[in-house]
Amino acid sequence: MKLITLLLGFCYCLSAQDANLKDAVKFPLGASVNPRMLNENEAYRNIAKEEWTSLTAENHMKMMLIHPAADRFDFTKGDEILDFAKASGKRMHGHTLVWHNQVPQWMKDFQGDQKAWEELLKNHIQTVASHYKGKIAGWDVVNESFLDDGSLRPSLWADHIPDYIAKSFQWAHEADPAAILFYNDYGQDGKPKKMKAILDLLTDLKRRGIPIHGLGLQMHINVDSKRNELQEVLDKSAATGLKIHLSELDIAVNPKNNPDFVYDEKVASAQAEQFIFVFKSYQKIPAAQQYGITFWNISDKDSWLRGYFKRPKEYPLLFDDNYKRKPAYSSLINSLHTSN
Ligand code: 9MR
Repeated sequence: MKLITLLLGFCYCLSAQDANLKDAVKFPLGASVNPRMLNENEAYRNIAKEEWTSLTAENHMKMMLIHPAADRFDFTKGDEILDFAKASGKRMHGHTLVWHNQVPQWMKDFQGDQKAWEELLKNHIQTVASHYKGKIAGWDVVNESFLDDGSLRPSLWADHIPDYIAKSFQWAHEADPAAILFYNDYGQDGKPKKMKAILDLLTDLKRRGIPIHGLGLQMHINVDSKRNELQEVLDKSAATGLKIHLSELDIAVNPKNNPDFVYDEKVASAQAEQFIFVFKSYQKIPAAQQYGITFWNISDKDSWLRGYFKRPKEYPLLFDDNYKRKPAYSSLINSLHTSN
């Protein structure tokens, strides 16, 4: 009997080497992508095509790139990603209509009264959402509105448009009534005031009948992120009844940017355990609320963490610098099978 179990286990492990993570989960699984990489890099493109069932544009649907001048929208690159997604049968998630960051210079220079600011933002949201109407499953309507202390983040939008979050959701809904509309933010674990501010916002929007359907938890976490804190965030998020998207998952292994950092087996396996924890916890959310898990970038080599923080020794994803599956990939599949 023991021998049979061992043999079955062995065969299973062999087949797990070829198995796809997307087939081991019942929810959409995705990554954020960059159109230049999709064009230029075959290994990147293959992963984008084969491994995921959902895609998000890393940058090309943000204000700065999609609305470069007051009277000009540029959908070229966003459309390229959408076409790639559609051609390979994937869901497309929209990111992001309203953000304090990656705002074009002309918006920063804009002068006007409240009404003029509202017209600007409404026109932005509705032109973009209408362009992608029926082609995009959901939108991160508003991104990162709160500071860690739970206060509203000062921004062009907060400074000029009272109640800009609710208005943005309404405008997005008018333009694409079928789109699933998300509020998206990062770093709620261990930041109870930020988490509370987000939950209060959701309660308030729902109470007022504002169309909001989902909460995006970015999940830029690290290998030492405390599981009880992550679990609390997931529990409280699920309790809202909204769809939950782990929208930008990566697990940093060298968060302090140690120049002598070595990505050894021990760290890699701790990281794999953290991935397993995140996936298993997500599976416990009611199926109807599982909008999906999206990784932020494709391979370690393309991770924003390397460029943005000038942190060359960072390895936060499931694919290595050579676009090969890391051991965490099959550990994750095995753990998900054993939990079924
Ligand atoms: O990955 C994006 C990176 O290429 C940009 O330089 C950066 C600009 O701030 O934005 C990154 O994506 C962010 C996402 O849009 C919102 N959440 C945080 C992500 C990482 O910064």
